[in-house]
Amino acid sequence: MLFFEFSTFLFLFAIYVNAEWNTKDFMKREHSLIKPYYGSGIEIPFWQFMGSTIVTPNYIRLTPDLQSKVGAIWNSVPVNVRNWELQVHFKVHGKGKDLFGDGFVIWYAKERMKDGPVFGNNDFFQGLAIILDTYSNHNGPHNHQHPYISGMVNNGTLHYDHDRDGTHTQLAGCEARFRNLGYDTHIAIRYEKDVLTVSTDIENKAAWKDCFQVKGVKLPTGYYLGLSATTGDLSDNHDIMSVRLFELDLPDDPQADEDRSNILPSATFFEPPRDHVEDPKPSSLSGVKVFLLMLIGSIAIVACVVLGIMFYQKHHEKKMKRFY
Ligand SMILES: *[C@@H]1O[C@H](CO)[C@@H](O)[C@H](O)[C@H]1NC(C)=O
Ligand SMILES: [Ca+2]
Repeated sequence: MLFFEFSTFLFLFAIYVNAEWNTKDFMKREHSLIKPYYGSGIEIPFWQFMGSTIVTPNYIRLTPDLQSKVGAIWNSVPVNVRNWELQVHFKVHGKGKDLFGDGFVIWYAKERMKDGPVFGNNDFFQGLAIILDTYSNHNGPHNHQHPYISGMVNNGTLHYDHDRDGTHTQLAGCEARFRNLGYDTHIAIRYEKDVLTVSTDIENKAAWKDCFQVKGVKLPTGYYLGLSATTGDLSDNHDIMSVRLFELDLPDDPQADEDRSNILPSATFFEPPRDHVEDPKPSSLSGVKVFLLMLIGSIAIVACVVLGIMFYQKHHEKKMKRFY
C-alpha cells in the first residue's frame, strides 16, 4: 500500500515536472471512462458496449482469452474539442506465451457501434485508428516485431489490409512490448495543432516515451471515441481500465476558431509501403531464367557448329576419296 502511494506520488510528480503538461488542460467527463464505471443504474454514463464486452468493478474486458470474440465500447457524445489528449490505461494478457492475438484499436471515428472486420469495426471507416496489433498476419519477413502500434487516417476510401498488418496504409508506427506485463500500461494520443503524437508508458517508469509523431493530420470535430478488440484462432484478454480525454488549453492556437465540422480526415504524410520492397522480385527470377536459356542456347550453338564441322569433314573426306 505504501509502495503504491509512493509510486502514485512519483507518477504525479513526473506529470508535474513534464513541461508539456498544462495545468489548465481539463478532463472532459463526458468523454472519459473512469472507476466506478456504473452510474446510478447498470448503464455506464456516456458509453455503450457491444459484443463480448463485459464490465467488472476494476476493468472493462473487450474480449476474454477465448477464440473468435469481438467486443467494443463507444462513447455516445461526439467530441467537439479541437485540441485534445486521450490517455488509455489498458492491459493485454493471456495464457499464450508465443501465440496470441489479435489486438485492439482506439478509434476517433464518424460512425459508432459498427461491427466489422477491422478489429471489430467497419472497414473503409472515416477517422483515426490507433492500432495495437499483437499478432503478425504477414508470413514473409517483417521490418518490425509484434506487438506493434500504428496510426491510420481514413477518409472512407482506404481498406485495412490484415494480411499486411495495415503496413500499406499506416502513417507511422513503433514496436511496443505491452503484453503480459506485471505493472500498469498506458498509451497517450495527443492531437495538437494538426500534429498527432502517440506515446506509451509501458516500462513501469511513470513517464511517456514517444512512439511516433506525424504532422499535417486533419481531423474533423464531432467524431466519436471508441475502443474495440478481436480474437481469432489466437486470443488474449483485452482489458481497458480507464479512458481520459483532456481538452488542451492552447490560447495561442490561431486556427482554434476554424470550423472543422465538415472536413474529411486527411494526412499529408504516409509511410512508403514497405512490404512491397520485401517481396521476392519476379525480375530476379526471370533473370536466372534468361541466363539459363542463354547457357542452353550457346551450348546448342556450339554443339551444332561442332557437328557441322564433323559432318563437313566426313563429307569432304568422301568427296576427296572419290578422286582416288
Ligand atoms: C481520400 O484518401 C485517398 C488516399 O489518401 C486520396 O487518394 C483521396 O484523394 C481522398 N479523397 C478525398 C475525397 O479527399
Ligand atoms: Ca495483425
